[in-house]
Amino acid sequence: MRTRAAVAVQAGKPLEIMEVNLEGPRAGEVMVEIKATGICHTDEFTLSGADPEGLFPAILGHEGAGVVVEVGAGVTSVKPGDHVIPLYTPECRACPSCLSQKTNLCTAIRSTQGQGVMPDGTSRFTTLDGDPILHYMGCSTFSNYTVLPEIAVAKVREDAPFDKICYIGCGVTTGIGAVINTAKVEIGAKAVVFGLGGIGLNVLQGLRLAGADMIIGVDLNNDKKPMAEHFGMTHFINPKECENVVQEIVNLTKTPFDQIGGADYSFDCTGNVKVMRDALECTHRGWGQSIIIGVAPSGAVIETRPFQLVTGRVWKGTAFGGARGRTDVPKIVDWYMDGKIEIDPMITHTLSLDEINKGFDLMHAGESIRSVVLY
Ligand code: NAD
Ligand code: AHE
Ligand code: ZN
Repeated sequence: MRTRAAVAVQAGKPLEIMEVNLEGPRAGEVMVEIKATGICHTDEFTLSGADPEGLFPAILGHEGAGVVVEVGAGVTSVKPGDHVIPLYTPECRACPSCLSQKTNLCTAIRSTQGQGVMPDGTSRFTTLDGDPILHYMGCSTFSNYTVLPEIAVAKVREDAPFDKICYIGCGVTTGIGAVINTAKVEIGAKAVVFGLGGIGLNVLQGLRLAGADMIIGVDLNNDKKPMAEHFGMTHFINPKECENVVQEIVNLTKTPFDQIGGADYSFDCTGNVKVMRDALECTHRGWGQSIIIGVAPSGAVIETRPFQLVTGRVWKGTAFGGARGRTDVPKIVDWYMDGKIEIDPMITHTLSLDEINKGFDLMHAGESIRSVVLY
């Protein structure tokens, strides 16, 4: 069949909207009509050329929601008409990683996913001239129709609006999951969130859900403050307006009893390795945990004095918030539908597919939280 897609033809170039060919699902695969897709900073990261795994031409997008239209041989867990959220972190429930119960990082199809192809090593997308176009993160939600492995879709309830729940496909789950699954934040904790964008705001609402007492937000952009307060931030620091952000956080978290100071938990939602260092070093001696969520460019490395770790601080990372997609994503959709979490205010812009490059411009200008493309 033919479908409309925004194709990343080359790193650093705007996406090109075009008709492409899409082959139907093979065994173990499903075809999904994408109804809405968010634009995540990671799409921008790959399009910019900073992603060591970035391949072109490809159809980017990994934060979608839609309806199953066709299933390949052997597919049993979903059927045409089911509402689904594509999963860039699949859940096969059979690989050593899934069976370990120690990680959400299913390894069943990770290598082919990184090569931009389906598990059988081929792409379902071609140009109208017949040249292959690669998949991205196993999702390619910047195409109106896409094909995914069965293990890479989460079936969700049918009354949930696509234009909001698409965000659960990455940002919402990543932010809230980092707090609940990765850090396991407890009631009364003091936490710091670096970067108050599409991920950071969800960390904030995760912290509020977990019952954190002090929630410090750090961002270079003062315009991020009102929305961050709405999602639970209690204190704000702009690093450009203070001498030393680490010292500022240490001072803020001191009490008459505890003059050491430091956050119980910190979260990097910027992808900047210097910020990651600050995020570690502002945590409390003896037990502070710093969670890296941000994705850093090719070649970037983190550094700190080993003494920071010797004295009990812990550096951790999280992908997709530690969530097991097919199990956890339907529950997060329920949380949204039950009013336990909020999504609507974070979707600051809705666009047509033709306007998708505007979504990247808004992100660069710091004007959007999430832009969502509606098909
Ligand atoms: P975003 O662009 O919406 O937000 C980034 C925020 O960080 C902005 O508000 C910006 O002003 C702020 N910022 C930038 N540099 C800063 C600095 N030096 N100090 C303080 N604040 C700074 O991006 P997003 O969608 O929230 O994504 C954030 C990061 O998370 C990206 O690197 C993205 O690739 C990554 N990410 C990771 C996962 C994962 O599973 N680990 C999932 C989604 C996104
Ligand atoms: N390809 C990059 C890394 C990109 C990355 O870390 N992706 C996150 C999800 S970001 C979603 O917005 C992730 O899930 N990582 C785990 C994985 O297996 O990719 C690189 O540096 O090579
Ligand atoms: Zn993402």
